[in-house]
Amino acid sequence: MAFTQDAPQLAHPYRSDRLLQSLLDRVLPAERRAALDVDLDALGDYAQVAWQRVTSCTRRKPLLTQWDAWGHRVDRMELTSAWNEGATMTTRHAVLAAGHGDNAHGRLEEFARVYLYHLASEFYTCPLAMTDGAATALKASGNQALIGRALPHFLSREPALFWLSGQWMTENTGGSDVGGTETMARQDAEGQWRLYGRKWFSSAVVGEAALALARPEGAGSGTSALALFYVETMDGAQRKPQLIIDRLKDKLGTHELPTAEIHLDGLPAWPLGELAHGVRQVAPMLNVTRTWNAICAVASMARAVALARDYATRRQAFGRLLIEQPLHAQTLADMQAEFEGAFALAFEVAHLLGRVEHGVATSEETAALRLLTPLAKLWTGKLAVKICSEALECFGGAGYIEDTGLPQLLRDAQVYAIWEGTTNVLSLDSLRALAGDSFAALRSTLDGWLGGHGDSHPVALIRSTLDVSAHWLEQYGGQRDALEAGARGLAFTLARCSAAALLVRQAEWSRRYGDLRAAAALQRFVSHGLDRLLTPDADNAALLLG
Ligand code: MFK
Repeated sequence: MAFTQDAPQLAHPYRSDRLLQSLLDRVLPAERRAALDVDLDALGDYAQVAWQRVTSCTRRKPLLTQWDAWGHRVDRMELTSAWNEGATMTTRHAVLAAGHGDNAHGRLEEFARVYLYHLASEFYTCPLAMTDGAATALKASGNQALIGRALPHFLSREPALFWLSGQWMTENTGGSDVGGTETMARQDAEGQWRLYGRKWFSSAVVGEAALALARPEGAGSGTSALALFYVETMDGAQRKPQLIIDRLKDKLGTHELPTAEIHLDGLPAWPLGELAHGVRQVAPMLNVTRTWNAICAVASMARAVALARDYATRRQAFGRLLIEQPLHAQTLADMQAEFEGAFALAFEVAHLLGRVEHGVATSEETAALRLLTPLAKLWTGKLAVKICSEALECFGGAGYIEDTGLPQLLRDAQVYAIWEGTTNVLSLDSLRALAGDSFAALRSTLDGWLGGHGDSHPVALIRSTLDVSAHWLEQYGGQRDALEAGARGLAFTLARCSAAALLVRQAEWSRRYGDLRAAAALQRFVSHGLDRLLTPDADNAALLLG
């Protein structure tokens, strides 16, 4: 009988996840912790079923049928099974509702659900993130009429009442520089605002609502003249005729997610607040969706590492299991350590978000969150690609074969670095945060995490790297071009310092229960170094000539 290789098996994503279990054990009061098990167990079950689906069915893409047989414009969308199950899964397990309750732990409990649901949902989490962001931005606007109208749907626990919201910002003029937005808002004779223009990436076109940036007629140019509007897309079961789907995008990954080009031809709209400063008004949404991005990037890493580790216990080469091969074991351990750092940072941001929203965070934690959000997003986005790529390599040629379900992990991971602001845009956003008092706040927040564990090598390295970063900022803070050129290096350094400090805290907690694995992750993480600072090169021009 010819040899056949065992496929990797996916252990239960909740019950087998040491990091998630110990985070929740450490942070949550006992009754809340126990109450969470039912939903997390069910989402873990769903994830296992979904993995079976990935490896045993032909993958499907959404299908847009624009015209019926008789020439009527229908714009009918057929979605994958996971997408058709999305509203039921979301509402049954309170994925969004959990984050908007009356407890400061709610965001952590929400993001634990997101982490488990994300890959199984086939990126239905993308419009969920935007719906969560829209709920947050609406609350921040204080617009009671819109809050009363939309939030009961966005946060509903009934599938039939549930609405998805989009975030319509990107236009042909740009996804990063939204100041060039061309969509126009005009009032009709009855005083109703209506939107006219084209949105170039709409990931929730199947949703019932959206927040959209538009320029009120007669307003000036640039970002500050943009206004933020709430729109609804449906008239009963029919899509409103003023919302036209031009086509679906053909993308590198996230194939199950129907990303559309649309145009708006007088779609009724309601301003959230003043008819200007729309980007400032949408910022609460951006910070929430960036948190989703970080948690989902970590979820992809968790899957990649789990499958690669399992496979190493099933695959023999050169007379030994892969896991017994020193170099392979080293590679897996390196992936695990980086993943543990990313996990710690993403979930700390999620937890801090809840603490800040419920007014129980210190002012320093609040300022630190403003900086940690872009840091977590940009660092986990890049790391997900690296770890998924490494994981595919752990399978050799099999990692390159579609029906193993593995290549999709890498294709999909590439989106985390692009969505919700590229690595460079987020690095510049971290400079925006640092222009306030975020650096001092970060230092003191990290001191809090380090607690009394002051004399180990990792702690000394974190402190000395923060000193070097402060010096770098002093040196280049007054030279805008140099500061921007080095922003990515600074952001990666601060992200790694923050993750290392969180690993110190986790290692100390786990040690009390006799578990030394978090301490091992910390040692390996800091052995990769924390400092990613660069000396900005004033003479880039020579290299750009090719
Ligand atoms: C499964 C995971 C799911 C994840 C979600 C998936 C959804 C994917 C769909 C998308 O990707 S939608 C596209 C997302 N697009 C972006 O994220 C835009 C990227 N560009 C930026 O982030 C730019 O930095 C930005 C457009 C926000 C600002 O550029 P500008 O034109 O230079 O604006 P400016 O003047 O610096 O900022 C305007 C105001 O917003 C300022 O406040 P003031 O009016 O009070 O001065 C800024 O301080 C404020 N602001 C900007 N970013 C902020 C912020 N405030 C708080 N937090 C922030 N992050």
